[in-house]
Amino acid sequence: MKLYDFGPAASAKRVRIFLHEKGIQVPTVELDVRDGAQYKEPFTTMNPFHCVPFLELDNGTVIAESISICRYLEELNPTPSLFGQNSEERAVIDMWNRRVELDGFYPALHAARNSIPMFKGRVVPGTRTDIEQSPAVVERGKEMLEIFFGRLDPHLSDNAFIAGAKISIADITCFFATNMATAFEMDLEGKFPNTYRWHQEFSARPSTEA
Ligand SMILES: N[C@@H](CCC(=O)N[C@@H](CS)C(=O)NCC(=O)O)C(=O)O
Repeated sequence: MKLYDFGPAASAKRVRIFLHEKGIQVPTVELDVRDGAQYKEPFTTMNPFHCVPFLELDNGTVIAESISICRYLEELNPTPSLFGQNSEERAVIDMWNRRVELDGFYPALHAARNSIPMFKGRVVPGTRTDIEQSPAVVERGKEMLEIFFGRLDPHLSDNAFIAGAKISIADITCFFATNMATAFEMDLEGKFPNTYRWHQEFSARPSTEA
């Protein structure tokens, strides 16, 4: 098994944090996606989504989606569990992970892709395109992020972690949504104090250095 990774890439770091929290090690190959390595062979054929991370199994199967990679590794290494240990836990964690990803992380990601100069010509991940960066997408992403934190914040007044009392994959996803909010200079501490508390605590975990 081989994990194709790139240090600065948020999606790849999601998997590295997961591995650290689980105490698992996987042989890793660094692929510089800023330099276009994902468009060269054999990588372009291995992963038509042209993104990191992706996991190559010993039989040649490629899993190219961060959460799918984590789910696969969790099945091989069930404890400590980050996806839940029974039907209810698994459903609640999946619900939060999807909500965080769809309502927080992806709106923020598109806002970043449409505002940061480095992403000119690359507004769609894994795609070389002449689609222009759009200030309207940036604005909408920030608005969606505010709506998302408005829903998350009261929940975090009663819950230590995103999906309840225990750390889960949803915390790892939310770490990146809150990091981007911080990069957009959103006032988390003033407007969403429970989310700010959660982010401070999660940021102190050694896994976030992975
Ligand atoms: N949904 C995918 C997203 C992967 C993704 O967007 N990866 C980015 C780095 S954060 C990438 O490799 N981008 C390469 C590019 O846009 O050229 C996942 O979670 O694995």
